[in-house]
Amino acid sequence: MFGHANDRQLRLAEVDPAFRHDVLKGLSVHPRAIPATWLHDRRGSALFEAITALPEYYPTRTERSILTSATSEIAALTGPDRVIVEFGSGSSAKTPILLSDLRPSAYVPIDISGEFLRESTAALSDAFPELPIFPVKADFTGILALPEAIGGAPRLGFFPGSTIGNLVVPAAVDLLRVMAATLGAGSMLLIGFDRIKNTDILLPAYDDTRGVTAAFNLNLLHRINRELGGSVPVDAFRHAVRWNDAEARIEMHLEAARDVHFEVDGWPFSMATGETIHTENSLKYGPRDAGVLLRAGGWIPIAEWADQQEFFSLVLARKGVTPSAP
Ligand code: AVI
Repeated sequence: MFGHANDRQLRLAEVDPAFRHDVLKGLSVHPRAIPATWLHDRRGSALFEAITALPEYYPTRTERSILTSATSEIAALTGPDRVIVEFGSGSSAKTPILLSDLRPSAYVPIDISGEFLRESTAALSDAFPELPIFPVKADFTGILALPEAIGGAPRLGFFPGSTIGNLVVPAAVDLLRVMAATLGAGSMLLIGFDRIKNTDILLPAYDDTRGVTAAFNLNLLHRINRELGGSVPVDAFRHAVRWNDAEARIEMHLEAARDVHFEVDGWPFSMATGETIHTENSLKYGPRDAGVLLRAGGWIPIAEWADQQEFFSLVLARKGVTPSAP
């Protein structure tokens, strides 16, 4: 089974073993599902940036406008001289809005991509030459030791974009707890939540007319073919988006438009017409749901801002445990 040509063995040896594991396992189980994190290779990240500018994709512009109008209130509640720690900072696109009003003592962007960190650090140092920036290249889903240079100043975690929605509830609670442990005593968290809304708005946001989200989803199959020596017939799959009302989430799937047979890393797979690979969840939260989630994750909400249409909300919380029943 593994007796392939040498160059292929070499190429496979360079592949992230976690990617190989998740893909082979995800294609073998029913329903088939591959974790959304693998959508974000270089091309996937570029496509995601393009998604954030689409007319149908309201979350990015809505969160930005909430942030712009709420920064002085946020600054009053957090006080000056906190260290802003951004989880999954990416291009740090929303950070400058916060930095001007909050007057932090330092900024710590955390991202798994060294390239993103280099670019965003360079851009922010130009815009805020006085601000000490300490980039951390790491996976923030585990507890991290923050750079010693930031000292003991209280921290403000920043987790915009409703990225928390890409985790199912137990995983989201785990992540909130990890963030509380990473940030330490006296910390606060500013976090974005996408609200439950009409499917007339939700579905096009994940199935745009230009096909950018479709390309983002289908890119996973190209990645599998490239990195895992796959023979997936990409043109036999279509981007499929569903609203799962019971779970309050948008689901992205890759649906086989015809019966297909292919190999990945030498392992054979067959899918019948209409079968799907589930590639992403994007959970939406009702007005009170976000508070419940935060409390379960070791945070106490203290303020919330939403846009007029209540499409999106930003919540400020402080680290703490809600007292148990009297
Ligand atoms: C990264 N995340 C918050 C996006 C979302 O809306 O769930 C990912 C995305 N997937 C398709 N479009 C955007």
